[in-house]
Amino acid sequence: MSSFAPESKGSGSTDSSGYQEFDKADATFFAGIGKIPFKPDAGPAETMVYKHYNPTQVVMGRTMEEWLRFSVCFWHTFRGTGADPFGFPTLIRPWDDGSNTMSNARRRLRAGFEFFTKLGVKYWTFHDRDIAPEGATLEETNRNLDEIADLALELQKKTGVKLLWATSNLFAHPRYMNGAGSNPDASIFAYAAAQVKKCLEVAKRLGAENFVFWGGREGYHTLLNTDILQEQNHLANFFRMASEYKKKIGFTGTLLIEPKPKEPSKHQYDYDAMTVIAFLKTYGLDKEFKLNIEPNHTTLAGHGYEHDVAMASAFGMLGSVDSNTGSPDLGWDTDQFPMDIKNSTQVMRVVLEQGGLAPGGLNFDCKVRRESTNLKDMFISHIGAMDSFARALKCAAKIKEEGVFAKHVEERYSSYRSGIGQKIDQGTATFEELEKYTMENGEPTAASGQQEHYETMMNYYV
Ligand code: XLS
Ligand code: NI
Ligand code: NI
Repeated sequence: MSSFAPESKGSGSTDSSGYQEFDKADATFFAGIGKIPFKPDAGPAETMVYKHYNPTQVVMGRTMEEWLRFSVCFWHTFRGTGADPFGFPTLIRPWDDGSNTMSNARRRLRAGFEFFTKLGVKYWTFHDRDIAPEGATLEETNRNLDEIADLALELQKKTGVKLLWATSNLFAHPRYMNGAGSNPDASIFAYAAAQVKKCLEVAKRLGAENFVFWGGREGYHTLLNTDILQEQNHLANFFRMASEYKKKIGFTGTLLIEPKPKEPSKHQYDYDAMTVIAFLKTYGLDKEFKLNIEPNHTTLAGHGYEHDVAMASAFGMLGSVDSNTGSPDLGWDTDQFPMDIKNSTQVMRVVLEQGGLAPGGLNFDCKVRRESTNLKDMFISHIGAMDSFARALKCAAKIKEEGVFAKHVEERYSSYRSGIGQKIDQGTATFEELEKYTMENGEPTAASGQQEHYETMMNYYV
């Protein structure tokens, strides 16, 4: 997410009667919208139907639903208001009075589960503070969270929608302005630890399949006031304690770190996939954590869209994907819905190659534009993105089944399959041997990388 504006609408304190109709357990939030159907022959302007996503359709031995594991995020879709640094909220939801009350929290959650069900996604994700209001004390906050978690559990059971992951919001409250696990003040570190402890317990109760850490404030704004080594040592200790506590309470979800180079901090320690992998290996935590990759963060780090997905997967560390996109012409995390088939095909190629994402999934950490003000836009955005990924899955499966790319790439590296190349590959060659080989064989012939050939092949499939 790029802007987090939890409470920016309405007068802010009490429930007003206009919202009461939504308080009933059987209230309908999206009247006039039914379950989104699969309609492959729909025309271009029919955007409230799936043209490609058919959950039960089998692709390479698994259903689309199993491969794609779509998830809706609660923060953008049910807490986003469209407010930005220059403008007031635009996304007015009829059930949301803008207050920080428990009744408003319950209405939002009920609306959420109706939305997930009508959309036909099997997973959702949240931050602790998205779903339940922060109280005056940690005890009160925890009580609020427990109460809302009870309702979440009830709604999960009723609808069959499951929790892909939970996370602690360690960035919005003013106490965290200088960081959480990397805060220069130990008492704030302790507060953050207490918050994550509680959230892990709630995640376990709700059967979360993963737990995410995204460190928007774990970084610095100036090196002049920052001891970067101490901060990263502390952050590593924070992660170690989280992993220990997870085991202690018997929570079996995968712990995931979500890299992002900057925003809101000038520099974030979890810069990109390789930085996080190196961090985890440096501190001996690489067996305890995997990565949740968000392509919009990858492009902010100056890499191509699919770069971190591919990097994390290559090292066996790809746990889940926050499936969004940025605007390459803008320099921030715009959290747009992924609509580009070529980009999503690149991601699905990696997912197929590693045999799936489970227990991770494709979580839509995306928000509708502040100008997309219809309730229907909430649906259309997700449907469009799900269809992009369904098409991408089909394209990626065809690429894999036909094996043309694989054959070309295999051929490109074939010199490593025998002789001196094999010794290099297996790590048994020496510099002396390689000098001798070169003296005997003379100047090698450089082969074409054929980039345009590969790009043209890609266009054939997409
Ligand atoms: C922010 C991140 C955030 C995480 C969850 O840019 O994407 O939304 O996914 O805290
Ligand atoms: Ni993000
Ligand atoms: Ni994210």
